[in-house]
Amino acid sequence: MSQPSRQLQTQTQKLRQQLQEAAHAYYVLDAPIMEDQVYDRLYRELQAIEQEYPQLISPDSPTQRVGDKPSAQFQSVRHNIPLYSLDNAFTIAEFAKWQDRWQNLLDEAVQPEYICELKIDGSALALTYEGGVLVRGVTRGDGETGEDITPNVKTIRSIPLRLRGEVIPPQVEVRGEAFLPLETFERLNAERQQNQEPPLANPRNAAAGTLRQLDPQIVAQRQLQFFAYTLYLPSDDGPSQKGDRPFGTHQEALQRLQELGFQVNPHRQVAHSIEEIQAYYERWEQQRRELPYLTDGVVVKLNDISLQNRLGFTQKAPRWAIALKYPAEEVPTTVVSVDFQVGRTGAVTPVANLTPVQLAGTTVARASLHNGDRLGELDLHFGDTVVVRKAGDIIPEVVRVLPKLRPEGAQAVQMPNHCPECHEPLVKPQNEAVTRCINRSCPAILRGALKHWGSRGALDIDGLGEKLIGQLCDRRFLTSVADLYRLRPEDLSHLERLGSKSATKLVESIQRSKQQPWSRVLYGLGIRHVGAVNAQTLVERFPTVDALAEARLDEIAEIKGIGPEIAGAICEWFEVQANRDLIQQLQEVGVTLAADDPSQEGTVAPQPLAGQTLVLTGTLPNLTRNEAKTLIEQAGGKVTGSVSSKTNYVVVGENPGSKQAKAEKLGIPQLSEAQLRKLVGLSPQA
Ligand code: 1X8
Repeated sequence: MSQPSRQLQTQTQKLRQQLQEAAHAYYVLDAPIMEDQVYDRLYRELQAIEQEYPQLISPDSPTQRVGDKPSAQFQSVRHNIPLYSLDNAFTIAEFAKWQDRWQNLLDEAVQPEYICELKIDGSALALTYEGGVLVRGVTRGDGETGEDITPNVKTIRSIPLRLRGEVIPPQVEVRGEAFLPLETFERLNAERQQNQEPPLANPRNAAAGTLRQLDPQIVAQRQLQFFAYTLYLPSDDGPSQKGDRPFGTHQEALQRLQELGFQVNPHRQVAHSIEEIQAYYERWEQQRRELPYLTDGVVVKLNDISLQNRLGFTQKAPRWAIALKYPAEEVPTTVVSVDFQVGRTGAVTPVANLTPVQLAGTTVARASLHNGDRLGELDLHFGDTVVVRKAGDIIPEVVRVLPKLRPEGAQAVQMPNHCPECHEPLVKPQNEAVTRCINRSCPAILRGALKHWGSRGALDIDGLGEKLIGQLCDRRFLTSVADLYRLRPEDLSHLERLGSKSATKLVESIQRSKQQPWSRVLYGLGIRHVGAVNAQTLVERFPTVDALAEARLDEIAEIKGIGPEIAGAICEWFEVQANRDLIQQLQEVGVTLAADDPSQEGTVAPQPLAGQTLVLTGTLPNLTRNEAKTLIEQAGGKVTGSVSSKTNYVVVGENPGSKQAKAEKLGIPQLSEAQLRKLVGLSPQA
């Protein structure tokens, strides 16, 4: 048996302490200090350590306790049949293992008939009816013992106080999930904000917290709902008694629940193979985003009740059911360190380096902290546990800090006063969130400027990557974008991992870029607010660099779509001597600084997407999101963030989000990148 390190022993102890504190706060004080997700993660971490090093298990470990103590304020009630949670699978492969497991437990081969249901992200309840009347509602608690919250349960309108129908079994237990619809959750939080109360973290916690409110009046206001999913009739040895219709399958039980007056989730489906289960799982991964409540997976059960009874339960879960969960879209992790990145505009962005975690299907090790203001709001400290989320579809961000888990003596993360690259003082205007380096010869700004210059929407220089730019700047081959045009293949030959053939090719593509039109050069200069679309507009009015450099602010500002802010940025740019010098040098090396054919200026390029609205989803094979947006805008189209009936096309890349599902639902035509390129008059290949 291997020995745990000292560090692991300390970590184990700390995990235990954190879990105990959280459980006490939750169960005894009724004032949770930790999100369920975080608790689960820490619990599993501890379990994993103890499994590997059994010598670390102590009798007081939270893993050694069957259940934690319920609050003294509600009466404890023992469940007649334990209200277990389900075992989880996170992939179809894990599901297949579970299938093998239950099949191996039986002595004969059984063709599975499954029933798939949505897993509702709420709070489980057990309801007892006697003579058809609701007499008791109990929370899950630890699975063996829950809390009697009958007065609260009675406020849930989708729970019948009296069962419907002619034939009512004398004693019935119904189980299901109480939940807070998303709309109600949002309304509640808006109200709380108005009353300056702290917001509820998520609908699941809100539902659980609501059910344990001491005042049923408050519970009633929260408008919880309930989906029933289990029906127990009194007899232990058979489902039928005293005239009640028997049921042999779970599907029939759900039907019976509906007849008795319960709301049963309509999106259930019988399946006979792993392929069918996978299809259901994948379909709902997208479609669940359009549901008015949260789901965190699907539940798959054996449909045959006698088979369920034969398989029974393990120590903590039924053997005949499994939760097939979706990857979390918000997960906790810890901040290891923070980098401060300086972009081409000089803006300093704090970026957290994280202990890597799985998030929505990818491993995340870095997350944006946006800017100094955001950093201050978060009150981030080194070593903090934070919750990260995918922002938009791509870049992860830190959404909140969990200060209760902060290591003792942790230092606050602060924006630096000096540029991490050139060590000059940084500036932060009072009314702006962004901290900037304003040193025009800061190497980080130069690298950013070069990267932007070579990007697809600008001079489009193939092979001019970030690494290469870094090496060339370090060796002083590049001190401005104009230096690119003075590079010779032999200058590149002693760089790492660049053969003479690639060196020649790169120099060729740099030289070729001189032919790019003036509008792209203007965009490539990286003047604030001058994106690809504005550059195009400006070039139509100012066909040469000299015309633009000499233009007065009001002449620029009066152009439709430009305005004083952009005009101001342009004038400021040309006032700087270093920038005028750069233009001079670009002229010398032969970069295009005037429109080809002045007579063509003012004739607007054909606009195949004029008046059309497009939505982007997923990762495109060649174009970045910005490039696709620019392409669409140059063709007269508009890009919006969400699909509606007004959307004309949805451009779909790899791993599309819910937008594709929505497009399908609304019957909106979908385009691939190649189809988009064709539509705007480009060759379909990049
Ligand atoms: C929990 C849940 C179940 C179902 C839906 N949502 C849940 N959260 C279902 O069976 N449709 S079953 C369950 C449990 O047994 N712990």
